[in-house]
Amino acid sequence: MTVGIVMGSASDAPIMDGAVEALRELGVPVEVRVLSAHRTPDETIDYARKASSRGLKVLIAGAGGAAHLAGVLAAATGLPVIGVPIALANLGGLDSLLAMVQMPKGVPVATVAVNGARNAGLLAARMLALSDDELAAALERQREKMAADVRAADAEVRTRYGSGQD
Ligand code: RP5
Repeated sequence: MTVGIVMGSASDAPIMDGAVEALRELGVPVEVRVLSAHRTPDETIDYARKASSRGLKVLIAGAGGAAHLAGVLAAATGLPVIGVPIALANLGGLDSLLAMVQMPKGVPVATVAVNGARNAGLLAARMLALSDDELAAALERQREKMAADVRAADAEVRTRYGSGQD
């Protein structure tokens, strides 16, 4: 397994599926766990401490509310940690974002957008691609397809609104 995808509760899974899908599309092996910084602190720290020696290269952590999971993992491993703030019902995700993004200096967490799990997966893939040419090529093909999709949408909209061609 190369990327550890961790969430604070099974209720985070529908959002964190975005990271799983992004990495699986690119053929990157993942393992998925529920570990809570508050409810299972010992297991969370233990997971972070062993992650590198178990062969993991990047950790992705999603949590909502008092979202300390990514920060606690980053405190206990030297691996890159990407945080996904998850929106809960009451405060719309701003609470999760601020809890995750405001790390003290020396303990970095790369926080993506609220509910931005797909981008967390893609960012992890970009990190791994620095030493994996095949993965870098797969990411480039994906970027080219995304650009082609936008060009096709532009052509369709220009036709629909009579905006002509260049
Ligand atoms: C956080 O509390 C979890 O990451 C989740 O986003 C939130 C709610 O958890 P549950 O009460 O649904 O288990 O720790």
